[in-house]
Amino acid sequence: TTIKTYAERAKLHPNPTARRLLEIMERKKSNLAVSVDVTTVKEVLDIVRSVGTKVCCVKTHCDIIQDFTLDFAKELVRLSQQMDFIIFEDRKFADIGNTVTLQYSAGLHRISSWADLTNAHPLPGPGIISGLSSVGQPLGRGLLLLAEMSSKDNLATGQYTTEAVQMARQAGRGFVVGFIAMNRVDIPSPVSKIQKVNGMVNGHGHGNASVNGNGNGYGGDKEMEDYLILTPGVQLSKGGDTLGQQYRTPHQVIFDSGCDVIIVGRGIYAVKGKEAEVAEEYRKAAWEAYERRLRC
Ligand code: UP6
Repeated sequence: TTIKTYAERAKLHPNPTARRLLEIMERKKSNLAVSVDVTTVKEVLDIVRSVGTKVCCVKTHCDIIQDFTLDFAKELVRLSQQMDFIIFEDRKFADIGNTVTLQYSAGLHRISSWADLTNAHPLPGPGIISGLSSVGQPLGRGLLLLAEMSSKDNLATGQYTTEAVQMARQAGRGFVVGFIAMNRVDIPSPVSKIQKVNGMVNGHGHGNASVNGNGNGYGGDKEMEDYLILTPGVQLSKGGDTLGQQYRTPHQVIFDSGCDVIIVGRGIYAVKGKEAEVAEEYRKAAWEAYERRLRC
């Protein structure tokens, strides 16, 4: 199989945020996102100022910042333009369409006014996508669905993951630009392909043999689809924390699993005073893994 470069994918993508992200990745040779999980505006901005040139994306949790204001958000947007990265608010929306519409556009945070990208759990069903897209799509924003998680014994596996991907496909290409996942969930594994060919997927006739057709209740064109896979749970060596987080290396995530972007939090911001150096190490490791994958 030939893998498209980030630059080639940027040219074809219909969503402005996905396009910008892919262009930045190519321009900066960075498939590294930094997760700035710190609790003051000053700490967030300090980290962003020291690693902003190394990353394609800055991921926030705005609800952990004790002195959050919209002026802070404005400054982050300014830095995102100056240092060339996109802003991803890791909100993990998980409610009914009407509620998430309000959570996305209103409240103290007004996420849709400053975050290029956000994410949602598919748990509540497609109404969550319709609600968020009613706010975000006219602004050119993008949405990722959480198809898998990095934490130990999480429930987003198997059929849940498969249905998350189907939900994205059914929503079309305008707003849902990819997934939080540990694997290339948009490409069926060899095993599931065989099961589909034999019509063995839960015996309901969902298992259609068409790999580029529309046998999965999917009406679009799979040749055209292009999902971004952003993957948390990454450090330079394997391991975990005491609360169930599980880490893989940049090489495992990008080369072995074929994901597009690594998301690194404590691996970068917890190395006090050396954030820029360490970010460069992650950038290099993830970019080399991508280049090696292109050569396969
Ligand atoms: N995150 C995960 N795993 C998921 C989804 N999201 O770790 O399945 C987020 C966390 C955190 C970051 O909310 O912000 O990615 C990982 O941080 P770390 O590198 O410090 O573990």
